[in-house]
Amino acid sequence: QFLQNIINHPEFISGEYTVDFIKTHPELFVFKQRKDRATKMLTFLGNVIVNGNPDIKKYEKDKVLRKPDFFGQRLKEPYEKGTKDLLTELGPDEFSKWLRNDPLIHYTDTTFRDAHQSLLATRMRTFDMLKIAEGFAKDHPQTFSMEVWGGATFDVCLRFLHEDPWERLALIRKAVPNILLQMLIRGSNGVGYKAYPDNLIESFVEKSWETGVDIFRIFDSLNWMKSMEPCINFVRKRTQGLAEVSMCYTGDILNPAKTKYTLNYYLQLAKQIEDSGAHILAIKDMAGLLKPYAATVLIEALRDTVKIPIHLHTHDTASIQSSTYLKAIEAGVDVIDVALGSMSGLTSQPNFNSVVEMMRFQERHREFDQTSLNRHSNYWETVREYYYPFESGLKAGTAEVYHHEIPGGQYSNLRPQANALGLGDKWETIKETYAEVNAMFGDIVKVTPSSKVVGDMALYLVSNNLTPVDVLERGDQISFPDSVQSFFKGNLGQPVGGFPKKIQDIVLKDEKPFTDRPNEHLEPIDFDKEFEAFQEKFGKETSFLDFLSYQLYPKVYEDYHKHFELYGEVSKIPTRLFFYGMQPGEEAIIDIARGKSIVIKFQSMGPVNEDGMRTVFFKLNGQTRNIEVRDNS
Ligand code: 3PY
Ligand code: ZN
Repeated sequence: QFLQNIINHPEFISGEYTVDFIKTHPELFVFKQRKDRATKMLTFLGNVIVNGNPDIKKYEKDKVLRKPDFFGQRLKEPYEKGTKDLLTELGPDEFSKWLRNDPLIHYTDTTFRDAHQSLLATRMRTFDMLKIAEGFAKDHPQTFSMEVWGGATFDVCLRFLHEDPWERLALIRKAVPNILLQMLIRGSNGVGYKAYPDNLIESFVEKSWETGVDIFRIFDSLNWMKSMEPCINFVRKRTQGLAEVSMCYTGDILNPAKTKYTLNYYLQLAKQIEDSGAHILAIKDMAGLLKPYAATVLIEALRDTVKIPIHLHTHDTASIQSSTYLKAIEAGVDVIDVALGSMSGLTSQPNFNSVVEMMRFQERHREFDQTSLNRHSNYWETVREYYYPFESGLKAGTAEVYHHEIPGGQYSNLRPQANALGLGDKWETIKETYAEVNAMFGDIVKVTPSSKVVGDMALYLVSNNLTPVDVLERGDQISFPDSVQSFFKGNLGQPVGGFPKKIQDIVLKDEKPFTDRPNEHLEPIDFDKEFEAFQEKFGKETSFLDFLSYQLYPKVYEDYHKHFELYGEVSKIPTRLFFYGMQPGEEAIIDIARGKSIVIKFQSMGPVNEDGMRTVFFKLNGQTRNIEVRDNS
């Protein structure tokens, strides 16, 4: 350690030191306590071997999981230039013009974010992304963007995967220097479920850009412009990235009986979005309700209404969304969101590989090497097997979505939530109640966090054997879920057409709602003071990015930090071991840092002693290493 301190010292490195160097630098004798990463990792693995990973609720002991198929990725070849290079060259305003005028269709690959959020409860680990990210960027530099961050990934990274989301972003950026990286941000709700102080969102946007985000897809869960405006301004002021501003699509513009979310409503909203300074307009069809012929009408009219490029996002829950893309492409949409084959379909995005083929030999086709896309899809097919406990169980597309309107990203979460409440056999009733709650709440835009409000209420009603009629008749005796009270108080902003007064009064009882931006009620953060207090609590080695994680999710960060202290960087552990532990006699090589690997062999597990502990016998780089683990069974 002493030698390390000397050779890393700036004076020593610069060569400008004298014979008194050691005498004049007492700090050379300060030795950092050596973090034994390997022991921490063994402690984690020992725990999973004895007690299982607490996140795995459906463990099938004899399930055979294939090894991921890495194929021969072209890692030695240089990166070809892509959209990231073009953005750097043109700047955001010119880039936006270029995109609007580019005749070929562009693709955003959502595999690293929305696809697994919508299929696998957001559990995809950084480990599996990094094994393929560089290969993807080298094989498909013509991809418009990769959606890799934001939405629910931030929370799930910290809460369930015990990973640092900022590190994920930085590592993906390093592996993908040529393609634009995209995130989903819930406007004033950041990557959370509630309103945050404006200056926290501002700092979050700035740091996201510095760490690697190029495109900020901003939305508001009630399509409330006022709530998105600050975030749009932060992107424009604090970054050189692109503000992609969304209108969330709900209802059906072709249905004359539906008079709330009409074509005219969307056109007016799009104009406001353009006027707010957006570089790109996103149509965020979070539940997959935009039907093919409606896409023709909507996109043609939008092209005439705004001058900025149009980016279409959908979910394939009904299984006809590639037809929507076909119509949208014919009508002049600029970019569409797709996911690699094996991570596509159902509640995820339409199939990247197949949509490319749909367009082959057509005027707007953009060339992709299909063999390569298929190889990447096959990689994800094998990796996906590790995540089987998180599959939603939906086996085929369903037209029911046009009725219940549950967003794709929520669908894969609501079902396990229902199971956890012992309501697994009431799934049909829950979906129906979801639709009824939406009607009772005034037919609102449903996307995180407003969709959570509807979902929470539906679960609450079903678990208490109540109906919406009961609520209207006996609501004064009901204590509503927190998220529902908060929604009617105005904490998520104002819904289109205002709140239905009767139900608002029932929920709020004597409380007064507010009608202005909820963020305006929040004290700005005193960054200097708060960061100092944060470091005092969590240690000087924590960073400002950790501090932002803490500000967004205090309790989740605190637990993450505790886990980190105990078990270290578990994100480096291969996925099968992370979720399912090891078998006796199994050996694994784990890269714990760049160019540094350890060899772990799990030998056996001892009996439980009278203190409830077991010894797990490992070999670490050939040396015996025993770990004591409490048996929780
Ligand atoms: C999110 O906010 O996480 C979403 O994906 C909404 O569709
Ligand atoms: Zn989505």
